[in-house]
Amino acid sequence: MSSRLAGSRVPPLRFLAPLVAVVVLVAVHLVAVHQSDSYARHASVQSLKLTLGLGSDGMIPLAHDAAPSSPTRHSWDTDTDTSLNSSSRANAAFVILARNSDVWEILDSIRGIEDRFNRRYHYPYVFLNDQPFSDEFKRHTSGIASGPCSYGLVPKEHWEEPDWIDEDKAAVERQKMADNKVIYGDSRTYRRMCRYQSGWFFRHPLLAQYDYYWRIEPSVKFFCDIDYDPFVYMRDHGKKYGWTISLYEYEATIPTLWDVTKEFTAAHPEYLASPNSLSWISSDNGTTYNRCHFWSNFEIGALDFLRSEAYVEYFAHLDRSGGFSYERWGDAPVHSIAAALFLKPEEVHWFHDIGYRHPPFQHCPKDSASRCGCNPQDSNNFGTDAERSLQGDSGRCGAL
Ligand SMILES: Nc1nc2c(ncn2[C@@H]2O[C@H](COP(=O)(O)OP(=O)(O)OP(=O)(O)O)[C@@H](O)[C@H]2O)c(=O)[nH]1
Ligand SMILES: [Mg+2]
Repeated sequence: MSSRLAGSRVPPLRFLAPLVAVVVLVAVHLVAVHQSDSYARHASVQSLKLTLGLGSDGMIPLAHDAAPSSPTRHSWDTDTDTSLNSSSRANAAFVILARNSDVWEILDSIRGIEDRFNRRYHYPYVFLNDQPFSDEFKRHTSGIASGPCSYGLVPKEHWEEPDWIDEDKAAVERQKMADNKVIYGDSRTYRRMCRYQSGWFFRHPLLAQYDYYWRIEPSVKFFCDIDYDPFVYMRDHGKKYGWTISLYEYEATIPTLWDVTKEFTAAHPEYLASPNSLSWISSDNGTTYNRCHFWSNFEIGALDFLRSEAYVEYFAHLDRSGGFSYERWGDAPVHSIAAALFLKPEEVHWFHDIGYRHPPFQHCPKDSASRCGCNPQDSNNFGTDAERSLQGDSGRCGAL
């Protein structure tokens, strides 16, 4: 009897304990959502979709694309800037074209950009490759990135030479460049890479959802803390193309690039911005190209610039001429000429405060406010001259 009576008092307690636990969990979740932007982001429906392998639109990603991984949480994520919310972030991603064999050098670059910037922002990464990414590549890169990672396969028709290219002629031209000791002169894959970076990467479906990209390459260094958001800077200031190092291109790689460009601008004067930065890329009012270019292994760009009719038509015209195969046109002069001609000077931004190295050249900011680990004298730019040159009063470029 007494045991039956005791038993009748037990059920309320048995149900009360889990109820209290659920209430406490919900309360903790609500407090965390309010206190931490990072927590809110990762507890969101969007994050849940990513974790389930769905695209941001809730669709299953394309067959050749790996599902974005959910970001790995690390102890250093406690550094998340809690003042950030989704409207203060740009719709942007890092873009990394890489081979599986680049994995260790890419890790070095990601480590750097995370430490200097992204550990507080958690922007996503889009990795692209003409071969399927290995599990090793995906495991290591997603393990170190603080934002979601997507892995895309480059379609063959975007990577390989178009059908109007004469392969025998291309092989002969590569051999000539090899004989002349032109850097990467003998390489067909290097040419494919340059053509892809010039005309195709921004058309990959994994980039379709973004407005801005920041290109990262293997073995690059970021010397300084980046304590603001360059993507947001681009967006809020109407910038379309951002760079940090300017150099002269090797003449042997682009013998006809300027002539083919002039054909295009003569046929389409309507695409020229007014004003533009012609004086930055030509010291004789457009007769010749002075070979100045933004070193495109670093670039922060607005995708709507590359997707614009002017740029897409310009690339198509260049591509038709065959110069990516018969010569060795780099994406750096192609992007730079387009930025100089189709954008207004004020839409092009020199990120002089971003200390950066891609061997063998670097840029080290002159002011010390950004706490840079580099020698300000050891820079391959002409400092303020480079900036002034963008305003059109000098044709000077970086040093080679
Ligand atoms: N998937 C893929 N990526 C490539 C290939 N060739 C180059 N890349 C990538 O394209 C970018 C540019 O290639 P790099 O070899 O760094 O070219 P570079 O910067 O001109 O020259 P160095 O860095 O001096 O070798 C890097 O991110 C490479 O990982 C390729 O054949 N396949
Ligand atoms: Mg490189």
